Amino acid sequence: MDYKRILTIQDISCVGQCSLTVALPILSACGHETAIIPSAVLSTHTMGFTDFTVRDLSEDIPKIAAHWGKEGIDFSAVYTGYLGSTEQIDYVIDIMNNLMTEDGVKIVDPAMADGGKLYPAFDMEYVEAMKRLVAMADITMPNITEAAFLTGMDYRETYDETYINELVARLHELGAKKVVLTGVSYDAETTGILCSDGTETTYYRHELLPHSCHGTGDVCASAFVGAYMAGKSLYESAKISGDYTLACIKNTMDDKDHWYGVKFEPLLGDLAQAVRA
Ligand code: PXL
Repeated sequence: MDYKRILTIQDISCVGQCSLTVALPILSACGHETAIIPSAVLSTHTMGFTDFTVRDLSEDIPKIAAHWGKEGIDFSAVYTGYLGSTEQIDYVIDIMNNLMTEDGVKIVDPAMADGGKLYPAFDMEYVEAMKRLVAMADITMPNITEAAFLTGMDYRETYDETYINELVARLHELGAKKVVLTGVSYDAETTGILCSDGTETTYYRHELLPHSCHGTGDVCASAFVGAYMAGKSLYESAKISGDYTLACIKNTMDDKDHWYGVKFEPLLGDLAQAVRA
C-alpha cells in the first residue's frame, strides 16, 4: 500500500469524540501519515454541552500554510470537516490550490447541519461560502440536510429515489466531481451510503439502528477517506465506512452515560484490517 500524506482541517473539540480527535486516529489506523490544521479549539463540541469555550484559530491558518510552502511540504489529499468561519473556507481554498500533489484528492465534508437544521455556529452566509468549497471538491460527503442546504432544495425526512437523484445531480452541478451522500434511508429498517461519480451510482445499504449518536458523521467520513486513500473504490469505501460506523454505534448504544460520541477506538483494529484486505 502506498504511504500517503493526508491533511485534515477541522476543529479540535477537546472532549466529544468528533472532528480532529476522530479523524486523526482513524486516518492513522488506515495507514496514512496524517497532518492536521485545527480550525478552532473548543472545550467540547456544540451539541448537548452548554457554556463550551471556543478559540478561533483562523489567523494561524495562512501562516501555517506559508511555512509549509517554504518547506516544500505537499499533500496527497486534503480532507475538510467542521470549519470555524467563512474566512477559513477561503484559506482552505488557497491550501487546496497551492499545497497539493498533482493528483491530490480534495475531499469536502460540509459538516454544518443535521436533522434539517444548521449547527448553532452557522448561518446562510456560511452555506454560501461552503458552496464554493464543494464546487472544487473531487469528493463531497454531505448528509441529506447538508445536501439540501447546498442545493437549495427542501429538506425532507421521507423521500424517494427521485428526490435523492435530484440532490445528487444538483451537487454535481455545483461542481463536485464525486458525491457520497450519507444517511440515505428508503425504509424503517435500513439506511445507506449513495455514491455517484457523475456516471455510475452505487448504494451500500445496511441495518438502521433505532438509536443515533453524535459524531458518527465524522467517524464515517474519516473511515471513508482512510479507505479511499488506501486504494479502495467509492463503493468499497462506503461499505467499509458504513460497517465501521454501525459497529461503533452498536459498541456504544447500551451505555447511557456515553451520549456525546461513539466508542470508536476499540474497533480501530477491525477497520485497519478491512482497509488492508
Ligand atoms: O462534525 C460534528 C461537529 C464537529 N465539531 C463541532 C461540532 C460538531 C457538531 O455539532 O459542534 C465543534
